Amino acid sequence: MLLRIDHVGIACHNLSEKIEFYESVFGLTVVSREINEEQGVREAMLHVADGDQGASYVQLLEPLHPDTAVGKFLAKRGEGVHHVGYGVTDITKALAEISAKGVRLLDERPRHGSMGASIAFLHPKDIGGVLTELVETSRH
Ligand code: CMX
Ligand code: CO
Repeated sequence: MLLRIDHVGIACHNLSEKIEFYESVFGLTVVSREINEEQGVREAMLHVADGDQGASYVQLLEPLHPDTAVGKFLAKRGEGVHHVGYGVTDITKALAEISAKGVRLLDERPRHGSMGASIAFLHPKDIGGVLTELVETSRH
C-alpha cells in the first residue's frame, strides 16, 4: 500500500531560517514554497532524492497562527519532526482500507497538499504516536 516515504514534515518557528539551514548543511534545494490556509501553514518542500516510486522531500512547516495544528505542536513540544508522509497510488482506496482496520482518519476525504498532491492524515494516537499523512502525487 505504501510506495515510499514522500516526506518528513518538520515544525519550525522561522521558515526562511530553517530553509537556509537545510540548504547550507545538507545542500538541499527548495522545489516549492506555498501557503496552505486550510492546513494553517507556510511551508517549503526541499528535494532529497528520486526513486523508482517517485521523489522524497523534507517539508519545513511554519504555523500561520498559534491556533493551528503546527502552532499547537510547537507550543507543546517545540521544533522537531511533526509527521511522516507516505506516498500511495490511490489515496481514496488507501483511506478506506486503513479505516476498515480501525485507525481513525483525520480526513475522511483527501485535501489539497503541496505541489498539487492529494493528502489525508491519520490520527497519531492510533499509529503509535506518529502523525501520519498519505500523499497521492499529481504526477506518477
Ligand atoms: N505527532 C504526534 N502526536 C501529536 C501531534 C503530532 N504531530 N500533534 C498532536 N499530537 C498529540 C498531542 O501530543 C496530544 O497528545 P496528549 O493528549 O497525549 O497530550 C494529542 O495528539 C492531541 O493534541 P492537541 O495538541 O490537543 O491537538 P489537537 O487534538 O487539536 O490536534 C491533530 C492534533 C493531530 C488531530 C491535529 O494536529 C491534526 O489534525 N493534524 C493534521 C493536519 C496537520 O497537521 N496539518 C499540518 C501539516 C500540513 C501538511 O503536511 O501539508
Ligand atoms: Co506533510
